[in-house]
Amino acid sequence: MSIWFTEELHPYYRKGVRVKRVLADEQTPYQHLQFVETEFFGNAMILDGIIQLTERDNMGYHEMIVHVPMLAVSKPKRVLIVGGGDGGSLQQVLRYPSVEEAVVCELDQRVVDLSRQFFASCFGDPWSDPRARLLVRDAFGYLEENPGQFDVIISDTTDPIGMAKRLFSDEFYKLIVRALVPGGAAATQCEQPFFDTDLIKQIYNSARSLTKNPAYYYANIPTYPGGGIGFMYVSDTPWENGLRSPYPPGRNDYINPEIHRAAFALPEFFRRELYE
Ligand code: SPD
Repeated sequence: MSIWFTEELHPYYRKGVRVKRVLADEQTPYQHLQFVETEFFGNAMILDGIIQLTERDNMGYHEMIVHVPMLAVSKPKRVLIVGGGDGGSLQQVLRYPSVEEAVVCELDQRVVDLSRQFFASCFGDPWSDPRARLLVRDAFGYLEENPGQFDVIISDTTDPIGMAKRLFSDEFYKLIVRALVPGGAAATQCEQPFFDTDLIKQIYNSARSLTKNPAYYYANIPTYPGGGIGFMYVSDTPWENGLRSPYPPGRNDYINPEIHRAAFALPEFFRRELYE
C-alpha cells in the first residue's frame, strides 16, 4: 500500500511525500496537528496540512535560523524563540555556553508535548535544560512587555495564514526590534523568494526602516515549497560579523563558513526586487 501526503500551500503548486504510517492526528484548540512517519524523511510534523519539519531535512532550517544571528552577536546571553514548540531551534540555541536563558513563546502546548515524543531521536530533550523556559502564550503580548531584553530573537513560525498572519506584519517587526538589546539580532522565518516576493519585500522594507543592516538569506529544505525557505536577518549589527565567530560546541550538519556566506547571495531577479 502506498500513502502520499500532498501539500498545497499555494493554489498553483503541490508537493508530496510518501508516508509509512500516521503517528498522531488531533485537533488542538489552535490547529490540526499531525505527526507522520515518512518513507524517506523520517518523522514529520504537519500543521493545518502544511509540513513544518522532518527529521531528515530540518537541520538546514534550524541551524540557519539560529546560528546566523547567534554568531553575529558576541556571546549572546538571553534568547527568545517565538513559536518553535518542536524544540529544534531551542536545541541549537542551547549549544552556546554563553546562553543563560532561552525563552520559548509557543501558543500550542500539544506541539511541545508531541514533538518531545516524536522528535526525541533528533532533538533529545532540550526542554530539560535548566536554561530553557517555556511560556505557553501568544508572543505579541510577551514582546510588548519585554522591551530591550534579548540579545537574539528567533521567529520560528508557521506560514502567514490565519492567526499567524500577524507574525509577518510591520507591527510584529517593530516589537521584535524593540525587544532587542542595542546591537542585538533577530532572524525570522521569511518564506520563499519565488512564491512570496511581495511579502518578503514588505518585510525587508519594514526591517530596513527599523535597523541598519537587515538582509535576506536562504536555505535548501527539500520538504518546503520550492525546495527551500528564506530568513530575514534584522539587526544594526552586520551579519558578516558572524563569519569571524567560532561555532558552538556540537556538530553542524548544514552550516559551514561557505554556506553561511553563500546563503546571502540571491538570484538576480530577487536581489533586484529586494535591494534596488
Ligand atoms: N511552509 C513551511 C514553513 C514552516 C516554517 N516553520 C517551521 C518550524 C520548524 N521549527
